[in-house]
Amino acid sequence: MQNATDQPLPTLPQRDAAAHKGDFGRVLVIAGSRGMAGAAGLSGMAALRGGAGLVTVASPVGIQPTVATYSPCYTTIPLMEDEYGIVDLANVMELAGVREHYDAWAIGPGLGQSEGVTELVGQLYRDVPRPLVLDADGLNALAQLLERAPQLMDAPAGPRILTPHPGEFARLASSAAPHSQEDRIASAIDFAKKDSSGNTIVVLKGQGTVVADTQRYAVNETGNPGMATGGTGDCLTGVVAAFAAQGMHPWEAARLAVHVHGRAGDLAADKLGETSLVSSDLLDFLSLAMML
Ligand code: NPW
Ligand code: AMP
Ligand code: MG
Repeated sequence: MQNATDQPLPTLPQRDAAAHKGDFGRVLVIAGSRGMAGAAGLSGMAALRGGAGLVTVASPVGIQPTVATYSPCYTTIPLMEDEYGIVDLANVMELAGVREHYDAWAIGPGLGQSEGVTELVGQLYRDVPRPLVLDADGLNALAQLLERAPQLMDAPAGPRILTPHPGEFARLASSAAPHSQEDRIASAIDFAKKDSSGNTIVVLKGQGTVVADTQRYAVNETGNPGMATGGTGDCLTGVVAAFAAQGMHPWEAARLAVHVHGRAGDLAADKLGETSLVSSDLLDFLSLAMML
């Protein structure tokens, strides 16, 4: 097992002078629900700040107009709901029908927990041929699915990047949250090994976020406790997807995203202080963080 912490950070390719938006990847973010529309907006905006050429945010139809008004920079798609507010799977699978269209997918921030969401996550986990980032309720759904069928994680159709905070990790692994950094590293690696194809990357968040696959791990050195505020993880989801959509290897996308996200938090804390930092500040400082 290789400790890659001291290896040079990956970099995004330089933009060709004649480049166009199609060169920088299309991201689909499936996020948000009534009461958590903000999570969808944060993830979508973070994907744009991360440099994705085109970002589409798919949210339940009831909140789609709200999500759309957060930013004129991304497009939105309504996900149909049934009378119980459960997202209609057929509608999302229609999107999956154009799954080759998106270079990276992200699912989960603010999506809520329901049988419909769980089923959707299961289908996408198995079938999406591109990098798929799972966060928040995407991970809660995966935890449910793994209880029923642990083999789901083995050899998915494309790279999978899981970004749990320790509480979500405990649900996924059906164990107590690991506390020492040694335990966090070992737990993240063990979890990545559930995919024998080596296509799964685990990003165990918190102070010293661990990025691990089956071969290597790295411990992140940026970030601060000012980031312990609602919505910062939703931003990370968008940045990881953006880097993967731009063609970075999923391991590198995760590692660089965690670094610049933490750096954005550090820049925001320098300017605004840790106490007042809010997640949307990260969006403002991501640009600077990516230039350093
Ligand atoms: P505690 O409280 O310490 O006992 P949840 P969430 C634990 C959306 N959001 N170390 C914690 O344990 C998200 O995207 C929407 C150790 C508690 O049990 C999700 O969809 C926003 N334990 C949804 O809300 C902005 C830790 O995990 C549990 C830990 C719920 O996400 C906010 C709490 O986690 C939010 O992002 C740590 N570092 N961190 C919006 N504007 O729309 C957490 N825990 O139950 O997964 O709830 O993370 O708030
Ligand atoms: P979430 O709990 O999903 O909103 O994610 C919180 C984000 O903030 C993750 O990227 C964490 O790594 C980061 N974060 C939270 N608390 C700290 C901390 N004390 N030091 C560094 N990063 C933190
Ligand atoms: Mg979160």
